[in-house]
Amino acid sequence: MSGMRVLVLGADGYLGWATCMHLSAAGHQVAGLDNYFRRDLARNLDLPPLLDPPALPQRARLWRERSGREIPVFIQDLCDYDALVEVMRRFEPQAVVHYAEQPSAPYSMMGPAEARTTLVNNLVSTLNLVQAIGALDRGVHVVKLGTMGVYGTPNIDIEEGYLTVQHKGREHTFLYPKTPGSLYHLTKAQDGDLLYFYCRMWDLAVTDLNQGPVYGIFSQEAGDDPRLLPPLAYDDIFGTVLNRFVVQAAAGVPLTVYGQGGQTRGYLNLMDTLTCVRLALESPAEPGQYRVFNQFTETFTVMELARAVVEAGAELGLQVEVNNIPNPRREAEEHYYNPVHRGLLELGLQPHYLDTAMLVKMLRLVLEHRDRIRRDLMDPRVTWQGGA
Ligand code: USQ
Repeated sequence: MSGMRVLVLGADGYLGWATCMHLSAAGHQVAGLDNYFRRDLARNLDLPPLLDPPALPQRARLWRERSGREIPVFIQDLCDYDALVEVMRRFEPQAVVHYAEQPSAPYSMMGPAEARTTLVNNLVSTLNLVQAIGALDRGVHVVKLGTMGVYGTPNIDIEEGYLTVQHKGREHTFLYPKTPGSLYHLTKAQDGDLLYFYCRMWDLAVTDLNQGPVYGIFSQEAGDDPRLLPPLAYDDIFGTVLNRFVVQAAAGVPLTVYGQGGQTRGYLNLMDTLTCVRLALESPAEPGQYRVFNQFTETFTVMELARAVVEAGAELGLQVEVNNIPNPRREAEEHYYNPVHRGLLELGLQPHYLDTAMLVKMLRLVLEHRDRIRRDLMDPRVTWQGGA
């Protein structure tokens, strides 16, 4: 199916605008919605990203000049139900990509206000979306960005969304048990439960993409125009681990490996995120189906990522050091980890695996901005203890 009308919620974030451009380039009619919530959180905390893209209307203009394609943008709050309904009435999407959540685990653990912001924003935004679809058109396919972190690190294989359990001679298939490791991850478990509920009640069609940490900034659509690249956060709150390590390496700061560094997660390149979302849209879930894909391409320990960055740095003559610092989080540092990730490969995903060439390319770009890197944003300041 091509030429679908797709509304991307959270179009201003790390993945949002890249997704808008990717879907637009693939021939879909795309609109983006955002209220700069994530941008404002970082600004208020004085955590500027290294690459700081222009606002959405400017990026839409740049994209129009580059591609000849229009991406209308709506500056609206998804927590405002009436505003969302109005946007959906005007654009009449056939599918919605839902990225519009507070995405940071450390932010969600900072204190009572940040916990509340995370919980309210992530659950009310999802509920509003469900209710708007319920009111307007129950055939709209929802592709929601979930997280691999909802599963935690159980001592058995992680299946793709569901687990069949035998109990006293009978069998039933349940959603796979969730053991999230931060309040942020808990809200992603809860928004999944919300969507599953409405799939059963209202026959909504939902795909939940349980994604691992994403790395990278490059995409075919942005090409070499730096203004179309995503924001590159490297601070301790909004930066994800591999992006942080690349910036730390460029700044000559020892890589901040939390604890022993044996924490294993499923990672993927930003370009693969874009493909996964498009594949999910082009082969939609059925009415009543809550479909779950585990969205990552390979697993690494934190220490393996650090070694990969050391190696890439050496190619550029950088002597990158690795520092094992006390872990601010409560998480297993040595554990079994074997998640299934078949669904997206079956839909045609051809992964971009992590290699030195990509890390070197990213390091080169970051080195161009080295004078803007803030060294005070490297050490973790938020612990999981609370009650301070
Ligand atoms: N870590 C370090 N050093 C650092 C930063 C992180 O050792 O400087 C470790 C963390 O302790 C953790 C792992 O690296 O074990 C991943 O941390 P992260 O900050 O890259 O990722 P996380 O907090 O789990 O969250 C990120 C995104 C979130 C997404 C999630 C996917 O911020 O939006 O949902 O990755 S997942 O991790 O699979 O849940």
